[in-house]
Amino acid sequence: PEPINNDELALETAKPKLKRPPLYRVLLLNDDYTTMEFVIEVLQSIFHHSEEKAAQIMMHVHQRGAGVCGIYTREIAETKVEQVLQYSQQNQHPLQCTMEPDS
Ligand code: TYC
Repeated sequence: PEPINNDELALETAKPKLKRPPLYRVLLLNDDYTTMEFVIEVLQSIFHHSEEKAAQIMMHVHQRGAGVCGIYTREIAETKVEQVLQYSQQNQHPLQCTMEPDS
């Protein structure tokens, strides 16, 4: 049998790199103080939802305690979370936002 060195083995067994980055869900959390209007504004301005979709997501969060605003790669998700927290603080709302791996 032909001798085979480690480089040849690596080439034969290397998988083509199909780049599909891990995705993260950005979640909005309910609270008793943030106005529904402000949450809808956040969902429209930061997550680019229509007014109708924004109202639907807001009501889901209001009724269930949390809800998904969008699904993004890690750095985009981190930036969305920061933007929500900064904008909420600026406007004296306690609105909370977090991210989690998308399964
Ligand atoms: N519960 C808030 C109210 O009744 C509305 C609200 C919805 C707050 C969603 C936060 O993520 C939130 N004014």
